Amino acid sequence: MYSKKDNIGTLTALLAGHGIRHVVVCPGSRNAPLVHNFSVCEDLQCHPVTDERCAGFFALGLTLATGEPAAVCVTSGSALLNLAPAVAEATLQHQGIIVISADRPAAWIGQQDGQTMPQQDALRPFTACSVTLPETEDAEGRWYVNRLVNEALMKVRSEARPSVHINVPISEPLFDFSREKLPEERAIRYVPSVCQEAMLTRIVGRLTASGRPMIVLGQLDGMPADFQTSVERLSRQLPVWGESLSLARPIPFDKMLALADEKDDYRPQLVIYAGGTLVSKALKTYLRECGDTEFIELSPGGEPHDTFRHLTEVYDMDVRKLIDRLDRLASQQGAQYFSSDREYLSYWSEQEERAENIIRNKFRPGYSQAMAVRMLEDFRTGEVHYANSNAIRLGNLFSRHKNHCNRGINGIDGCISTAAGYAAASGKPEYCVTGDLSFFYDSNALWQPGPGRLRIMLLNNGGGGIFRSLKGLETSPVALTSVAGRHQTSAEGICKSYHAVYLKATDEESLREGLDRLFEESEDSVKVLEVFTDPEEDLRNMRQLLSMT
Ligand SMILES: Cc1ncc(C[n+]2csc(CCOP(=O)(O)OP(=O)(O)O)c2C)c(N)n1
Repeated sequence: MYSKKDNIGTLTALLAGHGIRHVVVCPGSRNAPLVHNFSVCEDLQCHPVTDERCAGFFALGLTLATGEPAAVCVTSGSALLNLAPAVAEATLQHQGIIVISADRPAAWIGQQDGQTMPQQDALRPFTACSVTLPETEDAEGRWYVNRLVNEALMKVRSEARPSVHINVPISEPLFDFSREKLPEERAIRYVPSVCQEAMLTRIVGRLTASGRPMIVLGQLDGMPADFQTSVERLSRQLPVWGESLSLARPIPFDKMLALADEKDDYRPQLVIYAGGTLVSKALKTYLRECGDTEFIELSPGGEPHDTFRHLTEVYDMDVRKLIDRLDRLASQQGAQYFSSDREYLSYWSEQEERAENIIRNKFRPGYSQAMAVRMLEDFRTGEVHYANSNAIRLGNLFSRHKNHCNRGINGIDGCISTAAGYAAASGKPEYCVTGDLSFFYDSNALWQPGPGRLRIMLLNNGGGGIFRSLKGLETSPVALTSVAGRHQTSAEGICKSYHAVYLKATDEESLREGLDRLFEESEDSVKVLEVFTDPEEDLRNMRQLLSMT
C-alpha cells in the first residue's frame, strides 16, 4: 500500500516511469511518506544512509557507476542544506543527482515551527531546475504536479547533466498508507540533440505512420527565405497550422474553428509543434481537448512547453530541419506520402476555404475596427507590426502575410518602440496597427530622434476593447472604467509635439482617404492615422463575423 498523498504518488510513479532505479533515503518524519513509497515501489531500489552529507555523495557514486541519475531523499530543514557539497560536485562533474526534499506546507514557513526554512531554491546555484510540488487534488493541480516532476526529470538528463531539486510540501496527517496502486502518469521524454539525423528519421517515421498527422507552428521569426514555400508545399500533404506570426498564409482559426461543426470527428492523432506562443484561444482550446492525441514538441535547447497538456516527447531540435526534410521527401515521394486519411486532410482544407471565403467575400463590416484592419490589409501585402491585444487578433483574421507582435509576454508596452527599432534598421516604411491604450502607453516611441518611417494605424475606441469581449466582466460596475481604462484622449496633440503627420478617420469615407494618405510614398518620418470607432460597433461586427456561416 502507498501513501495517500497525490503529489507523492505522482512523484513515485514518474521516477519509475523515467527509469530512475536508485534512491538514497535519509531518516526523518516529514519525508517518511516519501521513503515509504519509494521502498514499496518495486521499480525503485532504496539505500538507507543516515548522514545527509554522505547520502549526497553516495548518490553521486551510484550515478557514476550506473550512468543513470540517482535520487536522494531527505527530510525538511537543514537536512537539505547538508546535501550542498555533493550537489555542487555532481553538477560540476556533469553527473547530476535528483534531490528530493520533504517540506512543510507554505503556510508554516517562517512561523517558528520546527525544522522549517525556505527550501525552494535553497540549492539554486548548483541545480538547473528547482520545483515545489503543490498539494492539490483537482485536475489542473494534478497536471501541474505531473508537469513539474517531468520538467525536473527531463532536465537531469539534459546534455549538461545538472543536478535538480524536487521539493515536496506534505501536510499532516503524514502516515496514511491506504492507496492501493500508484497513479498512471504521463512521462515526457527528452530527446537530446546528439544525433539529428536519427531524430529526423524517427519523427518522419512517426508522421508517415500516423493516419492523421498535423504540424502546429507558434510564433517564429528569422526563418530562411524558402521556409514559407516549403510549408506551403507541405500543407498540401498534411495540415500545417499557424497564425500570421509564423506563416505567410495564416489560418484564421477563430473563424475556422467556429465553423467546423465536425471538428471532433477530425482530430489529429499526432501533433508536432514548434515555435513560441499562439494567439487564438479557440485553437488552444481545441488542441487541449484532443485528449487522445500525441503531442511532440521540437524545442531548440530542449525546454518543454506543455501548451496543450498532452506532451509526451521533447526533441532538442530546430523546426527548420524538419520542414526542410519533409518538404524534400514530399516532393520526391509524391502526393500521398504523409496523410493516409485523405478525408481528414480535405475536411480541414475545406474548413479553411470556407472561413477564408466568409472573411474575404461575404463579410461586409460596418464602420468599425474590423473594417479598418480589413481595409488596411487590402492595401498591404508585406509584414505589419501588430500591437496587443485586439489588434493582433484582427491581424490574424484579415492578413495574408507574415506579421510581427510582441507575444513573448503580450505586453501593451513597447509595441510601437519595437516597430520603431525595426523601421530604423530596415530604412523602409513600416506599418504598425495598435489599440489606443497600447499607443498612449508607448507614445514616447515617437519622441526618439530616429523612429524611422513608421506608418501607424491607431484604433481608438476609447479604452481596452478586449475587455468588452470577456464574458461576465460586464457585471462589474468598474468594467469600463478601472478595468478597460475608458478615456477620451486623442493622439492629435502628441503627433503635433513629435512632428508626426496626423490623419483622422471617423467614418468609412475618411478611413479610405486616411489610408490613401498613409500609404502615399513620402519621406515623412512618422504618419499616424487615428481611427475613431464606437466600441459597441466593434464588438457587434466581430460577433457578426464569428457567427456567419
Ligand atoms: C504592460 C501591460 N499592462 C497591462 C496589460 C493588460 N492589457 C492587456 S490588453 C489591454 C488593453 C489594451 O487596450 P488597447 O491598446 O486599446 O487595445 P485593444 O484591446 O482595444 O485592442 C491591457 C491593459 C498588458 N498586457 N501589458
